[in-house]
Amino acid sequence: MVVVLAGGVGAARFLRGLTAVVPPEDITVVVNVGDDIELHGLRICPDLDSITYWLAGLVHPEQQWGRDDERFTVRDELVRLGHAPWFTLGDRDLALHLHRTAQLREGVPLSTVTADVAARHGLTLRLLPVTDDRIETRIHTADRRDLHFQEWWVGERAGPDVDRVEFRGADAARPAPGVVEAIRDAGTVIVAPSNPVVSVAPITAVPAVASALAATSACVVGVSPIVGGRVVRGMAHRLLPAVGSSVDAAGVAGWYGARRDGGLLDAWIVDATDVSSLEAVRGLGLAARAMDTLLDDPEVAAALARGVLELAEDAGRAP
Ligand code: FO1
Repeated sequence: MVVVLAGGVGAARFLRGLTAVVPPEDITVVVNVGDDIELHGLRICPDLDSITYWLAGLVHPEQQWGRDDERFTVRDELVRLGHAPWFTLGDRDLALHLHRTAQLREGVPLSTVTADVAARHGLTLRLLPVTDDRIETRIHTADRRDLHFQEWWVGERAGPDVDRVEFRGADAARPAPGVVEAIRDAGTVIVAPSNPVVSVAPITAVPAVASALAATSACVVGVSPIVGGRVVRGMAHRLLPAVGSSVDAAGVAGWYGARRDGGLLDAWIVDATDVSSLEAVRGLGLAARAMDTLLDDPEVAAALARGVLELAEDAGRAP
């Protein structure tokens, strides 16, 4: 069993490679829910939906979130009704939010709804929200506002400087059914090249998940989301300084920390352009390897997945 800790877009591209190398029925993806937001009374789960749409071949190819072949008739009518269209919800995407919200209102846990939606989209890997409870990532800005992550990222284009990031509800959040068991029984746990602060950290902020990750006999191997000192996508560079990490492959590895020191990782993959950081990463007590990690090409994604599993194998054998 391979378990992947995942956010949205970066993780989906990595998973496209992993499913070419590992049978999907042997993959469990534990997904961040801190991005989730309620709008128009609907529960929206961006990271779960990005991965579902990506793996179903339905994602909008440029945005890599939301649906391809989308229309915005509902959004246009909502504007007529006085709603600001700051968070774009297409007609097809809204169907999923209507369906999920109705199920949740009937008391169906998010993990159950997610499994059903994934199956209806033809996914065979297991997609699990990290928790069925609510976690909300809040951005506390330098100008003293407390914004929902989406308000900061989408509403204000990550403009305001960040003072601190809060995962509201994480302390009390219980792991969704199957999450702890999957981590405990895993051969390998992969930390996808997702945003370390707002995609991975909300997952490990769930206490029982952090304990399971610390205790698992699996090798925990991560892939750097920072290449050549820059983010591949998104806004991690705006958040890493706020949590005390430098914006580079070795800095993020140090921020995650080595499991032997109470951190998350046993091993770390950096991009080939960051081969010079290998010594620093190994100095953290991590097995390390430099590979091509730019995932636009499915072949590269598959080769990276193979490399991750090989490194896990080697690290697992290390004394
Ligand atoms: N990102 C944007 O930049 N603008 C949007 O209007 C937007 C809408 C949206 C709707 C549904 C959804 O699942 C994702 C959406 N996203 C949008 C992306 C979202 O902010 C990101 O996928 C994650 O939350 C951060 O990686």
